[in-house]
Amino acid sequence: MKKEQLAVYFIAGTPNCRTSIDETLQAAIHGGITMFQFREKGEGALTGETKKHQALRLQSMCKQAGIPFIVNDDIDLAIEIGADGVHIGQEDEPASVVRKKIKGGIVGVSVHTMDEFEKAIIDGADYVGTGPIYSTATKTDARPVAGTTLIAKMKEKYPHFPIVGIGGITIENAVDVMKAGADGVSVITAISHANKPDQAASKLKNVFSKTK
Ligand code: TZP
Ligand code: MG
Repeated sequence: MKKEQLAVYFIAGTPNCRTSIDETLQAAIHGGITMFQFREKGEGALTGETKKHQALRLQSMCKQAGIPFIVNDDIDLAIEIGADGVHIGQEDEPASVVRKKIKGGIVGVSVHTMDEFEKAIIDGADYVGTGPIYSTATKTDARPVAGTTLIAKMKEKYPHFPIVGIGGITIENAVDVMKAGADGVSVITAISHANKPDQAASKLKNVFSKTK
């Protein structure tokens, strides 16, 4: 993968969207998102065949737009539908195992410490996500707020390794995450709850362009 693809990394599942997830993603694509992760979690989350069909619709939209379609956690689904990659956390299957299963696809790993970061690199991750940078109501089991310090330390040690910040990132604070060294921002609410998701995506893209 190219680092630039992390610039505006939109994450969503059906429970995160105010209108349909299809409409929300289409608007976000129109606004210029560079990557999408299907994260179907929480109350009312789809399962089984319904989840698969939803994934296929979103995957097709991403394909048309030429942006990577990543599946959160569900490695079997990702393989079954031929997603561009998966994103896993520390509680999921080890990245080294997932790396082998997903072959040449993208493997993203959530990390919260320098040790977890270095392990992800060794295990063959293509990028890491770190956070929550700011306080977030979206992930109920999120770790304590980390701020941007860890990103800066990670970039200092591994300047070329792709890193994206996550958690509570908005159009207003995205600039600080980019300035700390992140290659991009991962957001759920900033786009999925925006009155105009296309404008939110395009504003985040502008922050990226002005900072990088
Ligand atoms: N991992 C750490 S924080 C978070 C995830 C999935 C939630 C991010 O959502 P939001 O709405 O952009 O704060
Ligand atoms: Mg997970």
